[in-house]
Amino acid sequence: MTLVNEPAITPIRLHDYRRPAWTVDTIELDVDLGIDATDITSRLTLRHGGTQTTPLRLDGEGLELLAISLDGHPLDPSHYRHEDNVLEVDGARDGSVLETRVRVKPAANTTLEGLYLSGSRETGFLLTQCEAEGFRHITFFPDRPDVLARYTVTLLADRARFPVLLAGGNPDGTGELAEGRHWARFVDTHPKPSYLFALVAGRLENIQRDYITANGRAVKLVMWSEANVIDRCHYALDALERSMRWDERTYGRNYDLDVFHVVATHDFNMGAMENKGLNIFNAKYLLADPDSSTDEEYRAVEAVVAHEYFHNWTGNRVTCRDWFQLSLKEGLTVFREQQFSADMNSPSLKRIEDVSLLRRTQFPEDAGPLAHPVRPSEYREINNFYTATVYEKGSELVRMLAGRLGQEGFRRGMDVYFERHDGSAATIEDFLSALGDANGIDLMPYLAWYAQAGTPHLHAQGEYDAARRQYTLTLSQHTRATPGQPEKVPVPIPVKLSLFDRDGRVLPLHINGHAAGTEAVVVVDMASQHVVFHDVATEPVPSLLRDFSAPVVLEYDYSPAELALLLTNDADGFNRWEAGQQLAVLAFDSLHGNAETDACKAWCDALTALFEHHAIDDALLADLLTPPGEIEFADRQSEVDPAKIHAQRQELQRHLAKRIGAPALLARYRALASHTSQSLDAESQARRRLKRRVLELLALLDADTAHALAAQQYESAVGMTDRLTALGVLVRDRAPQAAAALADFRRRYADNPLALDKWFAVQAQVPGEPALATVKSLESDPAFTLKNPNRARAVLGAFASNNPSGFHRADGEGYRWLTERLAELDALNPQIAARLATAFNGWQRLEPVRREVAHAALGELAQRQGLSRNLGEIIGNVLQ
Ligand code: 0A1
Ligand code: ZN
Repeated sequence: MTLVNEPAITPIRLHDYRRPAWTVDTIELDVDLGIDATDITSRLTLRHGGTQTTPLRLDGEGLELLAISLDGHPLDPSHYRHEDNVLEVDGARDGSVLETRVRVKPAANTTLEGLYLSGSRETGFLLTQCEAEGFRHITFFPDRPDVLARYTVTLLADRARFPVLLAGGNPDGTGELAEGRHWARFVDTHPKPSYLFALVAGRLENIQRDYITANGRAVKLVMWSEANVIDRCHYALDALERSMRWDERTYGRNYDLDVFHVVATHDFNMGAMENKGLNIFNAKYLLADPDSSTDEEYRAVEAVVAHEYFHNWTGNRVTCRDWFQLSLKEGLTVFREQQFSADMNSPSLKRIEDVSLLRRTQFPEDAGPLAHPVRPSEYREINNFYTATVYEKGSELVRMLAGRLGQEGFRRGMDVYFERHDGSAATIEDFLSALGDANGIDLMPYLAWYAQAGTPHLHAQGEYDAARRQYTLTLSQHTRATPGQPEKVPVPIPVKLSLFDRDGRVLPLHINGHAAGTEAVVVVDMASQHVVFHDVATEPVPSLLRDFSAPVVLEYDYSPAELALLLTNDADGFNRWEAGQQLAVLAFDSLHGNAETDACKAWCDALTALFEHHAIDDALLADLLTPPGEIEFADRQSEVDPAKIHAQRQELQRHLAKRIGAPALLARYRALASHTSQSLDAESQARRRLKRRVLELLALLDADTAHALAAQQYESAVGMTDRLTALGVLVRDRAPQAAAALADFRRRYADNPLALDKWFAVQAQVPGEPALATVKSLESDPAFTLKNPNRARAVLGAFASNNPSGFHRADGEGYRWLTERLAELDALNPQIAARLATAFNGWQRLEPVRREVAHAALGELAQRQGLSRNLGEIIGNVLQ
């Protein structure tokens, strides 16, 4: 059924993969740059693979063909056909050189894919974005990741307008031309797929540093940005150096060109891009300074810089055979970044952050109409598959494999993977074979994880036989049907576990007659199986799935007292937090009016004890004091009423605040606020995190005091973390001091788009029905625009995806507002429109009134003429 008013688009299927008939050995590009028109001359040396006589077919979209010749002879129009985004050429042989000249229009390109303009016509700069299929918007080419070519790129431009000319690879000369023009050439010695091509041209400043790799290569690290923000690139440059050292130490991987350029732009569809030798970053993930960046943002900069750098080996040197294998590079690179960030910061806090993200973004995706396997089997628009499933769940799969092999075994496996596949395009099977072969283990059973959508539910039940001192755990798994996959098979689920006695002491484990220390990993690979523990002195409390050893939903019928015991005694920070989250869920479910239930009391008592105890890290305490978010609570319900969930979660937190008590909260706030250091060290960050949580809890009890403190904190804040926290408390509560703080913030950051995004987002997230009016008023702010993805996300995304009680109005006005904006945005930037449309995921599980109005709004959008393939696919799938 075609629900979207679009011609049906045939999906691309993994099973249909064929090796390319034609590949390209070398490509020479001459790019004559202009804001309105850029001319690109390309010379391809062609290689004909195999014996088939398939005609030469190249991808090309939105290109004006100016000239074409084969082996030095201009081609007669009867020898080529240019239609439907394909150029078909007759007469090419193995070794032929095809030359084309095309024209593109950068300033008119609002999609931010291919070659486009960032900033204004007068002062902005030109740049490219080619992943996944942007190169075909620049020149004719077999635009698929399994065609690896050597690139020589010459940029030509007016020197005054484009003083800086950059492309991937090593510099290979510069020179002057007539009429104030100049040129610069770059040669990339490593064969690469077209999606890793990049160029940048304009007025940019840089900071740089010399770096010597572990294997002795001298490299220039250069960060580029527009002049007014270049001072904010230092933290990223430090993070880059840390990442490079870490990859040398941890994986023995060295950088492999003489220069490494990184460029910041405010106009970018995603976080950043790992183009070979020329990474391009959304400024949000590169610029950082204490006045405009929060602690979380500093950590995000470090993580994204590392992620893009790590791609140089996992993605660039070894790339993907086709886009179905996207997680081969993304899941693996996310995993490597998570390891790095854990090493640089606190491992348990990082794990908490990553698991929260997975539950907030990937679990709902896996549970709804957009569910797809980590390696999808078909797609219509590849840009819609840069998802939490491919990235975050993909990383969890690598984590399971790494856990299975152990640290040394995983390193051995990665060495074999690089050895076998360096300079080529690989598959998930190649990855599993390399890891397995290096360790003499068959890892192919893990392919089921890659092929099957949906989050497995792991049901656990324990039985204690006091007479035989035996404890039997029965573990069974079940994965619900997902669209197109009614039947599921069992997958190997590693369950890391410990047992505790009723006094909170960890017990020694004896499994199958063997002593197993105090922690063991049991792999559940059948629908159901038993594990028997011997010599167990008392009925134990199991601590299951420690460190979140598999991306599953654990179902174990813990009593509140058992969870409180784990929350208090588990030595592992992550599992302690996890027990607290589960206890908060029990407390949430049991709330009825003001009556304190057992679960609520257990949660509040255990947390109050930890709060008073002082022996726990401030950041971990802040996380323990935070119940699961509204989206996680919604994910567990079948008839979702977001307003009710919001109110109930507030109520739950009020119980906690009451139990701790206003005087204790106030005293702790004052103690934390007496430290004014703006340092980024772990302790100072932890204090700010706890201070925020304490202030938020206090606001639930004694709003006047909390608001006065917040206003004061806003006034005296020297860094963005404290300033934004204070603003958030005032705005969320609609406190009398909110208007003045908002006006001050607006004025203060008028020229700082990243800070201004926070001003938009904090207002778009004000809970409850009035949010829509706020959002509408934000639209009339002169700084609002749909053309800038960060700004669109700060308003549309913050409202629709991060403000459930605001967006899901029972009258459907939130839905209608969003669908109007999406239609408008789709005409400018289909990738962003499609991404923001995923806010509708889960509408089928809304309570009936909201479900009906959401359905109507979506149906109306689906019927519109001319929706992009991107938005059309998401809306079509969501409506299924
Ligand atoms: N490979 C990048 C993500 C990325 C994907 C697509 C883009 O443009 C549509 C841009 C960036 C990463 O994982 O960082
Ligand atoms: Zn990536």
